[in-house]
Amino acid sequence: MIRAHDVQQALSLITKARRVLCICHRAPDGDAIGSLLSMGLLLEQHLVNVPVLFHCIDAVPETFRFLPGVWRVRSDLLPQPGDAVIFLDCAEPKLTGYSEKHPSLFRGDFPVLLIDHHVSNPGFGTVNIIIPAASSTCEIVFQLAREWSWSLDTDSATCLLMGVYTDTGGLLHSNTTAEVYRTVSELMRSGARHQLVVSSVFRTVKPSTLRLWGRVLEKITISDVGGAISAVTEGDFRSTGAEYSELSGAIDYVNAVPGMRFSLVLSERDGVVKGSLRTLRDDIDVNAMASRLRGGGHRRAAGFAVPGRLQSSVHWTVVPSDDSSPSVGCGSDSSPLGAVSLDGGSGIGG
Ligand SMILES: [Mn+2]
Repeated sequence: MIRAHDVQQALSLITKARRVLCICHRAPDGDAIGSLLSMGLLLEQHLVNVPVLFHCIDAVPETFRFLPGVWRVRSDLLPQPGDAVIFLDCAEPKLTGYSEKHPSLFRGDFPVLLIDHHVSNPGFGTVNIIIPAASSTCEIVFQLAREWSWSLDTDSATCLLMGVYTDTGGLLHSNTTAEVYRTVSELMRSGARHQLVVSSVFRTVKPSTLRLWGRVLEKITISDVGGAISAVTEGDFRSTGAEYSELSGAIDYVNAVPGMRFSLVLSERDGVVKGSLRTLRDDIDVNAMASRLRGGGHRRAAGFAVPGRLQSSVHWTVVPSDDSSPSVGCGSDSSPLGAVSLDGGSGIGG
């Protein structure tokens, strides 16, 4: 729920502006792009004669390039007197990527409307609408539009659906509340292109990504301490033609092995070993595990990076048969992570 006072203040802040600059965070995800575009498009439809500019310091990822209005997103920015600024999904000034080049945006020179759902947001705007209970910034933009009695068209509804969908992992994460379903229902009623969003985000994977995930899946081992563990080397990235970023998402499959205490995907990149940790259990704190390697994150999802490389180890053992006649058997520990212990506190690689 947005406070009535904020609803009014936010509206008067933007209606007084000569131009409105909408800005989302760097390395934009679906919620950043979705909230940026939907807010900008809604402003244009409902505030006639006020130019609206769309800004993100980084390029819009391929996945989101089908969204309406995406061609208008620019990285360069030139604030002018009379401008109002709307920050979307930006948990702190640094994450916009503009804090060094344009400090004036963050020190009160311009009226700023801040819309976000990150609990850590310090509220660096003039009007701060921060709702940690919201699944996504797009859900808040949707609520704000409703409070202002602004109707949604197919384009803005599609952009909003993108943010709600990606931030809830396709309505699967624990932030998928009844309110989320209600929002999605309204968005679809407004004409949101549901199948386009689903197919582009959840049903489109590059061949190189699939090959890389194949490496991850075939190398899953189950550790003595109940961890599903896999690893990819520099060689795996090279031979699959995948970029480092294409690894994200693979951990969800590793984490799906039943009965595990945690899952771990290690990857080797430019002399650094990165680790992603996940757990489905309440009694496991992967943040604590990651912090032993100077990483961190959340209880259920965390990561770390250690300078070094990955080494696989295979043990061959001669196992005498029952009648003691000499024969060669093999006990293979094909785990590439023989030296990894994340249970007893010894850390990775000892
Ligand atoms: Mn978000």
